[in-house]
Amino acid sequence: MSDSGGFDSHPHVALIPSAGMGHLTPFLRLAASLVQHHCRVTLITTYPTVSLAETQHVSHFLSAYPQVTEKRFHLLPFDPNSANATDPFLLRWEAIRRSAHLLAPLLSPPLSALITDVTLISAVLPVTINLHLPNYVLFTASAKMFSLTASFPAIVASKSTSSGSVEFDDDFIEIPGLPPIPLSSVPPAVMDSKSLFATSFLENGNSFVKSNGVLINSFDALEADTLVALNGRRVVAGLPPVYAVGPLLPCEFEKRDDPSTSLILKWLDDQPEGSVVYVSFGSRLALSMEQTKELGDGLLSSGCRFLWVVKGKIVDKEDEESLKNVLGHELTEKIKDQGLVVKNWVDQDKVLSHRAVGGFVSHGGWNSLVEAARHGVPLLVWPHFGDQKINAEAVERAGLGMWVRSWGWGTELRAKGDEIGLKIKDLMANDFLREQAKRIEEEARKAIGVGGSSERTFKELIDKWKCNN
Ligand code: UPG
Repeated sequence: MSDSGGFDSHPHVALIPSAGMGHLTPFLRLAASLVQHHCRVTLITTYPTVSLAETQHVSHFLSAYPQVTEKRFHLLPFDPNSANATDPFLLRWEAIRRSAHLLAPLLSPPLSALITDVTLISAVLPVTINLHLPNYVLFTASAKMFSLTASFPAIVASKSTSSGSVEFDDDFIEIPGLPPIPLSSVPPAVMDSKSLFATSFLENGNSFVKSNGVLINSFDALEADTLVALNGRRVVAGLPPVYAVGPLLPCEFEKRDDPSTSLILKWLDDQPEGSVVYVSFGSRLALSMEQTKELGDGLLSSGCRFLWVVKGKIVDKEDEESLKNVLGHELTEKIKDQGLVVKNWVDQDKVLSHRAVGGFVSHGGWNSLVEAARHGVPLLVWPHFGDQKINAEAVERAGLGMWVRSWGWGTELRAKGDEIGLKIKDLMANDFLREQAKRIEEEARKAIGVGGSSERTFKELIDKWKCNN
C-alpha cells in the first residue's frame, strides 16, 4: 500500500549506513541506483558525522536527489565506558549499535525493506524482526571477506579450548569452496577476542543467516569463484542469497570541480599515456612519518611519475598540518620534478579514468579496488588493517593486481623504500596485469550495461521487494 492508501508498485527501501566514507560511499551509490530503478528511498542519517567528508557527501547527495527522504537518527549519548576502543569510526558504529532499539519509529510508513550496514546488522535485526520488516545487509568489502566474516563464528567455536581461549593450530583457515586463507591475512583486531571490533565482528557474522539477503559491491569477473561458492550455499549453511550488485557507480554529485581537481587534471593532461602511478590510501589512513619517508623514497627510486595523495590524520577535521610538514623539507624538494603530491580530497574517479594513469598503489580499501577494476587500472596493494589483505588476495586472484606478503600489515613497518620502488617499477611495466585489467574493465562495463549482471540483480531484488508492498 502507498502512503495515501492506494497500491504502489514502487518498493520503498530505507538504508542505514554506519560511519566512514568507505561505508557511506557504497551506500549512497546504492541509494542512487535504487532511485534510478524507481524505488522510493529513505536515508537514515546520524549527526554530527565523524568526518567532514561525510557531512559534505550526504549534503550533496540529498541536494542531487530531493525525492529521497532523510530521517535523522538521534543517538544515545556517547558512553566512554561502553567501548574499549579509540578509533573514532569504530566508536560511532558502537554508538549506533547501542541506540538501535530506538530505530523503530523511523521505519514507517510501511517499508518494503531495510538495507543495513554490515557493522550494525546484529543490533538492528531484532528491531526489524519485531516489525516483520525484511532486512538486507550491504557488505561493503569483498565477497571473500564476507565469506570469512560469515564463517568466523563457527571457526572460533571449533578452536575454543576448555579454558575459553581460542587456539589456531594451523597457519590457514579452511572455508568450504574457497582457497585456504592464511591466518596472517585475518584482520589483527579480530584476533584480539576482547576488542570491540572482535565482539561485534562475531555478532554480525552470526546474524547473516537471519537476514533476508546480502548485497555486495562485486561482480563475476572480479570474484567469480567466491560468488559461486556463496550462492551454491557451500560457504556457510543457511546463508541467505548473496546479490552481486557491483560495480556500484560513482554519481554526478560526487564530482569535484575545485581548484585542486583542476590542478591535478591539468598536470595529468601533460603526462604521457599510462605513465603515472596514482598513490592513495583511501579516506581514513594516515601513514606514520617513517612509512611516508619509505614510500617517498620508493616513488623516487621507481623512476615513475606519480600522483600521491597524502593524509596527516585519520579524521579530516583534525588534519591541519601543511603538506610540507607531513613530507618534510628534504622529500618535498626531491619529489618536485617527478611527481605531484596533494593533501586534500581528490576526485578519484576522474583520476582513475585519466589516460595518463597506468597503475594504482592502494591500501586495499574495497571501494578503491572496485573503482580500479572498473577503470582497468592495475594495482599494487599495500594492506594496512582490517579486510585489506583479504581484499588484496581477491584482486590478485582476479589478475588485477599484486601485493607483497612479506610487507606484513602497514603498522609492522616492513616495507622499505628500495623494495617499494622495485615493486612500483614492476607494476608499471607489467603487461600481463595491464591486459588482465583491461579484460576486467570490459567485464565491468558489461556487468553494468543493459541486461548485465548488475541490472539483472537489481531487478531480482526489486521484484522481491514489490511482493512486500
Ligand atoms: N576517496 C576519494 N578521494 C580521496 C580519498 C578517497 O574519492 O581523496 C574515495 C575513494 O574513491 C573510495 C572511498 O573514498 O570510494 C574510500 O574507500 P576505500 O577505498 O574502501 O577505503 P577506506 O576509506 O579506507 O574504507 C574503509 C576501510 C577499508 C574497507 C572499506 C569498505 O578502511 O578497509 O574495505 O571501508 O568497508
